[in-house]
Amino acid sequence: MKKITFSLSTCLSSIALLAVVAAAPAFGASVDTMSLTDEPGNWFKSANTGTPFTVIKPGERVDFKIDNCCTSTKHTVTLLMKPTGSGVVMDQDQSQKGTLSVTFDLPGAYLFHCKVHPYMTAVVGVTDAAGNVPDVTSAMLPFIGHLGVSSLPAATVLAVITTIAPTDADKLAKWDIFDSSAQVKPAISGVGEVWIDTQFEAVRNQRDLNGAIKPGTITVVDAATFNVEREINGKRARGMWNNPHNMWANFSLSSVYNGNWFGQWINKIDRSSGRILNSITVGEAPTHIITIPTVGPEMGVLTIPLSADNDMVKVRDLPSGLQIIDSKPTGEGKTHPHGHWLTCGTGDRTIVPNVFKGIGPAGSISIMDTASGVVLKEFVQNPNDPLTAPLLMPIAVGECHVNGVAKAYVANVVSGMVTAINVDTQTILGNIPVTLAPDGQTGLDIFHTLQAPIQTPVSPNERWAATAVLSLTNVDRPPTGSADHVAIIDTTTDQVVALVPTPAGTHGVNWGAKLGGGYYAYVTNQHANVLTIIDPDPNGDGNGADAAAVGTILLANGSRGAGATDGTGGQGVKPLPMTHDGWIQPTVALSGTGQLSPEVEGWVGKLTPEQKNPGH
Ligand SMILES: [Cu+2]
Repeated sequence: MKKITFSLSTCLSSIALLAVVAAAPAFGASVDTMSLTDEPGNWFKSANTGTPFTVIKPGERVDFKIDNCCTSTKHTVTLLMKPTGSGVVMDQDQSQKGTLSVTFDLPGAYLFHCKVHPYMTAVVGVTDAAGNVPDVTSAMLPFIGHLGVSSLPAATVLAVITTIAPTDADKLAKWDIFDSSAQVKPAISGVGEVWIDTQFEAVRNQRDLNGAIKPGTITVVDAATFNVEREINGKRARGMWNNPHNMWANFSLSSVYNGNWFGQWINKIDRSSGRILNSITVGEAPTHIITIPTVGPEMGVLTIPLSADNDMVKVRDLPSGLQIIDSKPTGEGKTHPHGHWLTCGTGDRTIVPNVFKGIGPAGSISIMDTASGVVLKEFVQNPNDPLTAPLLMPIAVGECHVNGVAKAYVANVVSGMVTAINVDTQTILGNIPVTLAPDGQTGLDIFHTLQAPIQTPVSPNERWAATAVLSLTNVDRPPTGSADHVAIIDTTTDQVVALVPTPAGTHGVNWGAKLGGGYYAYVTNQHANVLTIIDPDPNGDGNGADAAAVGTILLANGSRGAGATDGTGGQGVKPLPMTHDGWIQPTVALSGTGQLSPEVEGWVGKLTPEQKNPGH
């Protein structure tokens, strides 16, 4: 892990802008426009500075613009932090396009983000009479108190925020950009391939339907050798490619489906050649894709939440192309659903995190009937109920049966908790803290930790949930000695048994078969150019306390024009074969029928009996 200290920071290009002094306009006059963009590390781009950081005077106005110039989907502009005593408010109960204006009152630093894409961040500095932006205090941002100080210069805070990194120089300074010397291959091979959405990788002349350059590739790692075997870009997606985010495959593993989080599209990709076969519009900001494993008329149908809308879309993969067959709301009102999961084995229930439902971060978790789309139960955040109070921006779900009970784990961005749910009885079992403040304290919210739990899949053998914890800063902390980590939860006790340090921007996790038995957690890191491989139980004694990273695989492969972003942005990760109960058996059942390619037949042949039929 890169060691970052607070003294390091003043050379970053964005910091120099603290000295910028704007002309003196009338009260409330617009002095800058920040466009929300699809550009990694430059998600809010100031017209004055070209970065997500701008400096103005009290009484001046900044316009936030959401349109096709710079983004292909909808967003919110949400004020998260402001100087003590400021009366400024800015938030919306739904994602939108258009312009939102903020007139600033008191000197100090104001932090904004998007509730749909929580790592889109911006800072507006308002100067005092002497022309300086006052310090950020621990009253404004409790995180600072956990560093043992009561305030820090705004420039110092800005310098450690990894989500604000507009240039390659900023990314090299703040992110973990490794060379091949960092690579460690696990002693034991995996089986198959690992597909990674390297969402932030720049691709020369890769344009979306609006003609604007958009980032993102898919990097494919051969799990037998841990070599990068292919990189796929979206230049042949007919403009329907922008920040590729998460993937799933069909049962024969001939096709991979991909969603574009900053666009409105999904793609069907030929697995063996990497060719994009078909792309369609499904709606605003599609996130994850999961196929229905339930034997019946909808087996193999794709389910896709729209995070800048309210619906779960169903898409059938027909010989004539991808076709939308259904769309159902994922709860009451405006829901903004993100990373769902279907129940292991049967797939009859869909567990959906509804990220926010109004002003503020309060969200909900729905249990839907997969076939009908009916919401059977919606757990709505209630600050007075200890079980639902942590449902603040729930964003991703993992699910599997544990000792015969369908159990879901839901990561909540703002509370730092993973909510455990009994899907059968539709009850919340409890909430598990997974984040760390800079002094090592657990159980605190994002304002104390500047960390957010994201993907949290359950291992196919039911033993572990692995939660990716993304840090918004590069500030290391005990006991991991790292800014980011993966929390390993024992599913029988619902306790965290290990915290495994990981590179910057830990975001995605999914489980793949380990050769000879067991599973690896493949972990993506959006602010690094590597894939991390975690063994949850290296000595196989059933105790996960020894969970450890056993591999670090370089995803940068020298792509022309990618610069510092080569191999970065790792978010969705899909190991093939798909290992979970319900999804692996249909693939195994196709073995010997002529419907699997020789390569996939080879993978199936390497699976152990338990891996071919987990949980039985
Ligand atoms: Cu957004």
